[in-house]
Amino acid sequence: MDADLLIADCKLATMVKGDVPYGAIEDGAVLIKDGRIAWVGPRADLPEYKAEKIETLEGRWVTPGLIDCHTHLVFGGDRSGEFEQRLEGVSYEEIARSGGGIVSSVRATREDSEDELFASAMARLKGLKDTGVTTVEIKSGYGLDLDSELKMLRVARRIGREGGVRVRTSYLGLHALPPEHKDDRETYVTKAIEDILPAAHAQGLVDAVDAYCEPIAFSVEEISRLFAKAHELGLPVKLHADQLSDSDGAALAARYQALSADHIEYSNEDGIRAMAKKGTVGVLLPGAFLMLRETQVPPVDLMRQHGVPMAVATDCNPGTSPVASMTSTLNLACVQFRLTPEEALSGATREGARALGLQDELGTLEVGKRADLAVWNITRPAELSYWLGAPLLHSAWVDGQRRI
Ligand code: DI6
Ligand code: FE
Repeated sequence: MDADLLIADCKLATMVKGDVPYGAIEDGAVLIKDGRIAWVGPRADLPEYKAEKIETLEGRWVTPGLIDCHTHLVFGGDRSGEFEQRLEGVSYEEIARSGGGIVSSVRATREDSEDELFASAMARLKGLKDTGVTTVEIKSGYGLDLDSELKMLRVARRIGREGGVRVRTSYLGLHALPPEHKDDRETYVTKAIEDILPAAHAQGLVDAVDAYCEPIAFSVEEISRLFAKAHELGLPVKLHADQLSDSDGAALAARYQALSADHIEYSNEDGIRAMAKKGTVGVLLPGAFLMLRETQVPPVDLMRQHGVPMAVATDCNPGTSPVASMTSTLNLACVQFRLTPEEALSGATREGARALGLQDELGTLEVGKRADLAVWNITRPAELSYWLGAPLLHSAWVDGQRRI
């Protein structure tokens, strides 16, 4: 077998579902050809090969590159002042209703140039990359007018070209009402659906469509119209669902075969059942849960019972989740939501890929998949969920190219 690269002397957490925890192979090897995994298995079974390069890892653990399937990485401004307000007892909803919150990030994002937005997002991206992330989803939603939404999405695409990670974009036009439409939501909702989304899609800037379903944001009816348009354009949908209240978001997401329903702290059992039926992934965002000091834990047991795949993501955003570490997020998912370390790591690999519709390309170490790998200085995979803030990464590879 001809290969560009042989990775050897390593332990593999393939994350292939089966009887072996983490799909682990204790003494493994990986052959990489044209950016994809050409062979993977126990070193003892390695076929005859010719490799351009050999990388020996001195017994280190290799996992699929981590996938952060829900972020708002691109934004302008700073909202640490709101953090201080919240510590004094003002609630997130109160801040939003009094003109702060998302709308304050909208003001700052509109003011920033594309270069400024790119530079600040790249600084945050470093935290994700240093914790093993090789694929990141980035949402719009702090522009909320045609030019500013397109600007955000172009910056996200540029991060995909220049940032050393794979990027998927989501159009999040129904995130908040922009200040100029404060008193006429209908005009804005129609514009987001009929003008901004089609324009962004026509420019190749959109991989999926997202919305924020919440009494302080948008209703099931408004979002249904958006999702119908997304389907008309051939785009999959995702949803910020049931984060602060049971808004029937899980059922709405399932009704439109959403790739994922995210947050889902308050989702009801019918919603979880509907998600299971449609294969909608539940994306857990423990950073937002922590920062808002939430007490309602997402229905993890129901998801296990009904077989809803669970992903884990940072939700990196300036309001509710200023989190730029994927491994710390795994820890929070275990400590706060009682995921097992294996479930948490699956959530950042196999199920994170599914939440982006990329399960055939990414998320496990299997023949044919992209050679996106993270190499770790750990003795057991559970360490990835155990440490808070420790530097565990040895190297990261995207399409078989070393990026860190
Ligand atoms: N994701 C979001 O989009 C909102 N909450 C969340 O978890 C609001 C983010 C913000 O306040 O900027
Ligand atoms: Fe979010």
